[in-house]
Amino acid sequence: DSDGTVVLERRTQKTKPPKLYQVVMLNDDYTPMEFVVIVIQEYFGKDLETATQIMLKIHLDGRGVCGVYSRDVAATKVSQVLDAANKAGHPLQCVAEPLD
Ligand code: TYC
Repeated sequence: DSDGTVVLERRTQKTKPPKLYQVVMLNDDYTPMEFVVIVIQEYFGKDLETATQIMLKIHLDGRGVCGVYSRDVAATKVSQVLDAANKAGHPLQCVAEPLD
């Protein structure tokens, strides 16, 4: 360095990119399809057609990815969905799952 001190080269990555989380919605027998479509539009920013496709995928496969986010944002989405479902009296469930 200009003052003669030694600056060591960093050979390892210090800051890791943030881990990403899928927000996965789960099927149930009681939540109305229309409610699920509205929730997906409202909290995951999807248009009507995309939200409908995701809802039908969940209905047929048992689960579906509504979006991929950082840990904090994913946790907020889960809370918002569960809160909306509880207030409407529906058993709709969703979870955040870490990606590798
Ligand atoms: N299976 C529900 C019904 O037949 C619809 C549904 C879809 C519920 C997706 C939850 O995440 C869900 N009314």
